Amino acid sequence: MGQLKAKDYKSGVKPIWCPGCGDYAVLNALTKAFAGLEIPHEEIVVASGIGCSSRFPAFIKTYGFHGVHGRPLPLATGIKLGNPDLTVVAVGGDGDGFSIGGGHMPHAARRNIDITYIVMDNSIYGMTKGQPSPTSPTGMHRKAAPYGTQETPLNPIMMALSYNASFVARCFSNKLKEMTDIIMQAIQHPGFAFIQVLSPCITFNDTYAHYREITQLIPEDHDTSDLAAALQLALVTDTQYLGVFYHDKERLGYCERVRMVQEAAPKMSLDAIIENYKR
Ligand SMILES: Cc1ncc(C[n+]2csc(CCOP(=O)(O)OP(=O)(O)O)c2C)c(N)n1
Ligand code: SF4
Ligand SMILES: [Mg+2]
Repeated sequence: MGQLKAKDYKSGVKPIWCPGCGDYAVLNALTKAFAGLEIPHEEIVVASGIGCSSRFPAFIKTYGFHGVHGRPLPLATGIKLGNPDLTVVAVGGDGDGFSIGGGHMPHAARRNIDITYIVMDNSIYGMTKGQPSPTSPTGMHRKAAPYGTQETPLNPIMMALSYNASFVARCFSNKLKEMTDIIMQAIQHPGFAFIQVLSPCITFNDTYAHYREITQLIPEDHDTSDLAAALQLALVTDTQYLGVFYHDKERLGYCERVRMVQEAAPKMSLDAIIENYKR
């Protein structure tokens, strides 16, 4: 060990993403993070939904599960509970995670299941050729919204904080070093770690210049244990802050809780359980 490089975690299957898609950088950051943490290939599972971003497992040399639309979190949760020794990463897009799959994040967060969830947020449905997504800005004109979108975009960091996720961060695909560092922190966090990556879709929603202009690192004096301070930063939308908003280092991860239940369960007789039901 110690000799692994990011390229050792690439499968050799050439990504079919458009040249310039932000998702390439996420692939580079995640493989760098695996190499940096020296995690053996066979101890990693990457689970995804459906979308351009969700093609991820094919390009990575670990176990993988390319699932169905909106379901990376249930898959990842089951995999982690089946074998808590694995490093489990769920990946997907903004449509996948916040539209059809939007009901799963609150429960992954409140369980504090020990997985990392990376949403490649391009504020568009890339794979289906450019329909507005839940994070598209109000007034965005596309073929499927000829008069412009009329909805207010979701704020994924606010959502994750209000669901009480124990690790919440935002990255920009143009900032590889920072993204790699944050992914490493997320993987090492024993609980649910949510990362929103601003990952432009160069074909249907090229936001590179916009994000270069409005992104800024979270001020160094931000206290990541302060939920109210994290919410204040998340509320700012004309600047998109990058970095770790919130990190609760105290809360037990779900796998540890399940282990405690497994330890306690044999001590409770079947008769006692039945009596409990009768009450
Ligand atoms: C149940 C179901 N509904 C709809 C679709 C069609 N579909 C495929 S990908 C996608 C959205 C992809 O957008 P996003 O998750 O943001 O990923 P991106 O392609 O932008 O990375 C949709 C609606 C599907 N595959 N399955
Ligand atoms: S359509 Fe957009 S999201 Fe899909 S691969 Fe191309 S640039 Fe990436
Ligand atoms: Mg998308």
